[in-house]
Amino acid sequence: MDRATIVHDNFLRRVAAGDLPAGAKPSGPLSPENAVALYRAGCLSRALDRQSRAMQKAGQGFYTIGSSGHEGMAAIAAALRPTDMAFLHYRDAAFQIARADQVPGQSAAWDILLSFAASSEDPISGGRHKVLGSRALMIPPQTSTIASHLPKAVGAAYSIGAAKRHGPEHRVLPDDAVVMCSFGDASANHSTAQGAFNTAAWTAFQSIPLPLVFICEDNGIGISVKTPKGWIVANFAHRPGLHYIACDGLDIFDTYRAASQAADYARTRKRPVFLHIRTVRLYGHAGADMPTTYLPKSEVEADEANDPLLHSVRLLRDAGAMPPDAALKVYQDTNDRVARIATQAVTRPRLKTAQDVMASLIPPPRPCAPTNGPSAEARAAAFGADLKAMAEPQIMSKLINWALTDLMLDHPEIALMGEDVGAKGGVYGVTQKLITRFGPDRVIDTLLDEQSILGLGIGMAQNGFVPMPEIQFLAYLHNAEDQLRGEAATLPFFSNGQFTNPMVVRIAGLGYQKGFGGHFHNDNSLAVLRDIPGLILAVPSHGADAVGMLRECVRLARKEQRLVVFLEPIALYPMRDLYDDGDGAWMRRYPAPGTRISLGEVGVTGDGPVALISFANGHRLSLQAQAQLAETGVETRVIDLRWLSPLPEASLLDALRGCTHALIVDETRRSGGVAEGLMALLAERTDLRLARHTAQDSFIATGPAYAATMPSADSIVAAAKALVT
Ligand SMILES: Cc1ncc(C[n+]2csc(CCOP(=O)(O)OP(=O)(O)O)c2C)c(N)n1
Repeated sequence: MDRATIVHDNFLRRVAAGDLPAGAKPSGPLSPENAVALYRAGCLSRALDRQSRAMQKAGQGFYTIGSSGHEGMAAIAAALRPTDMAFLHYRDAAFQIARADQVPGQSAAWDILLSFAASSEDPISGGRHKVLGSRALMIPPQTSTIASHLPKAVGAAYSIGAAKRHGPEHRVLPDDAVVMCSFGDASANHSTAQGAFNTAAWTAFQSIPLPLVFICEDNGIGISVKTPKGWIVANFAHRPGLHYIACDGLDIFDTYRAASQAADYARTRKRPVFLHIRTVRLYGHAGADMPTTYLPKSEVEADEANDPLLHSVRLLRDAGAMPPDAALKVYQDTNDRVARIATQAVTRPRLKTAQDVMASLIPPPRPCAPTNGPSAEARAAAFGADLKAMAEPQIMSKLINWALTDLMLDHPEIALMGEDVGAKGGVYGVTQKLITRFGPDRVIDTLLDEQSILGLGIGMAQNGFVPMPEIQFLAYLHNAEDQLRGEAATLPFFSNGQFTNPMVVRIAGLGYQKGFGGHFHNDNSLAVLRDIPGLILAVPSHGADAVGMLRECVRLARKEQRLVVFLEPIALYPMRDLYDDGDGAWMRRYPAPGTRISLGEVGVTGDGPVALISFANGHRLSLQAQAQLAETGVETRVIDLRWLSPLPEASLLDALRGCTHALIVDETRRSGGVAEGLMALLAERTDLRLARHTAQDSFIATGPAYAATMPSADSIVAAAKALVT
C-alpha cells in the first residue's frame, strides 16, 4: 500500500476513534473561526495531493510533488496580506489555498487541478508546468531549482523602500508590503540561499529597509539526506541582522502566532526575519519515491503519526471551534469535492504545438507613459562640463556613461547595481559620476556576490523598476548565470507573461586587453548567453553604436519587458585609434538623444563582394583587414552584427546581397562560438562560399601572447585570401 493511502486511512481511523496526537493547547491570536478556515485549507491541500496521485495513475496528471505534512503553511498565508509578494516552496499549496480565501473570486482548487492536468487553461503557467502561482494572489511561479528564488526575494523586498523613494510607473507592491519567501531545510544549505541570507543580513546590518520574511520549512530531510538535528536553529538563530523566530508547523495556532509576529516585525521594522517552521514530510519526496527504502519504517510511521491534520482536529476540538466528527466530515467532503472538480479539470484543453508552448517566451509589451527626453536644464545640471565635450569624438566608456546619464534622466525607474559601480564609477570608469548625478538609491554599490546583484535586479524589476545590473567581468557571470537562465528568462514563460522582470544586464567582457588579466578578465565565450530562449544579447563595437544600442536595449526592457544582456567589449572601452597610432578613428561623437539602433539592425562598411562578418573587437580588426585587402585588390564589405542573440537574420541576409564570399570573423571559441550559428544560418540560407576564422578552443593567456589564440588583422587577411583563391 502506498504511503498516501496509509496516511489517509490513519486519518479516518484515528479521528473516528478519537485517537488524536498529543500536543500543546491552542493558544495565541488565531480565532476559532479562522482556525476552522485554516483546517479547511489544509484538508483541501491534502485532497489535492491525493487527487494529483490519482490523476497521474490514470495518465491524466503529469507530475506529483506533495504538500502533505506542510499544511501549516495555510497559517502563514493568514498572517500575511494577499498583496505581500510570495515566492513559494513547491510544498506550499496550503499557502496558496488560504491566500485565495482572502481574495474574492479566487478558486485555488480549480486552478491547482488545472495545473495538475497541464491544461492550457491553468491560469498561472498556461499548462507549461505543474507550478504554484497566481497573478491575482501575488504569487509568482517558481522554477524547481532549489533556492534560486531567494536572491530575487531579497531584491523584491529591497524594491519596496526604493519604490517609496522613487515610485516606478509599473510598481506593483504597496509601501507597507512585505515579501515572503519559503524553502526547505535542505535548500537552506544551498550557496544561493546562503548568499541571499547574507545579502539580507548585510543590508539590514546597515539599517537599509528590507521587509522580508524567510520561511524555512524544516521537515528534517531533503529527498533522502537528513538535515542534522538542530542544524537550522544553530545556523540561523544568531545571525547578525536576521531576526529568528521558531514555531511548530503541526500546530496552526502556534504557526499563526509566530507568522503574525514575523510579518509584523518585517512590516513595521522593515527588517528581515527568519521564521523556522518545523513540520513533517508525508508520502516521501515526490512521484513514486518510497521513503521506506532509505529511512527506517519506524521513522516514517512516527512522522505519519504526527499528521498535522490530526493535530488540527485536536486543536479545533480543544479550542471549541469544531468537534472531531464535523472535522472528519469536512475532510471527506473536501475529498469528494476535489474528485468531482477533477473530472472537469481533466477535460480541459492542453498545449499541443511548439507554437503553443513558445507563446509566452517573449513577454507582452506594456504601455508606458510617453517621455520627451530630459530637459535642457536637467541635462545641463547632470552633465556640467561634459556637455561641451560632446562636440568632440570620445572613447566608448565615456559615451556609454553619457548614454546612461541621459537614460536615467529620462526614466526615473532605471536603477544601476553592481560591485564598485557607485563611488569608484566602475573598474573602467563607465559609471563614473552617476552616483553624484543620481544618488546611491539609483546607483547601488552592492556587496560582492553576482547572484545577489542579479537577484536584486530581478526582484526590483518585478516591482516595476528597470534595473541595469552590472557584472564586472564576463568570467564572473558564470557563478550567477542561473539567475538569468533559470530565473529571469523563465518567469514570463511559466507565468504566461503575467509576471515579468525586464532589465538590461551590463557585462564587461571579451578579450584583447593588452596589459591586463589573462583569462579571468578576458573571457571570450558567449555560448552561455546565446542559448537562453527569449534573452537578447547586444554587443557593440564602438561608442556611437554602444549608445544607440543601449537606448534600444532600455526601450526593449521598458516597453517590451525583455531580458537584455548588453555586453561591453572591455578592450574597446578606451580604444582611440583604428588604422594608425594617433588617428583617433575609433572614437565617435555622442549620438543625439533620441536616436537609436533597432534590434536586429546590422552595420555595414563597404560594398565589396567579399563579406567579413564579425562583431566587437573582430569588427575593428576586420576593418583593418579591409584596408589591407583593398591594397591587394580584394574588395570587401564589413558587417558588424551588433546583435548576437537572436542573430539578426533578416538584416544580415539583406546586407549580404550581391556578395559571393563570406568570412566569419569570430573572437569567441571555435567550439560553441558564434560562428557555429552563423555558418549554419548562411549554409542554409545562401549560396555564398563560406569560411570561418575563430578563436582557438583555449583560455586566454596574459603577457605577450594575450591575443595569440584569437583572430588578428593579419590572420583575417590571410583567411580572406584563402577563401577567395
Ligand atoms: C539546485 C538544485 N539541486 C538539486 C535539486 C533536486 N532536488 C529537488 S528537491 C531536493 C531536496 C530539497 O529538500 P528540502 O529543501 O529539505 O525541501 P523538501 O523537499 O524536504 O520540502 C533536491 C535535492 C534541485 N531541485 N535544485
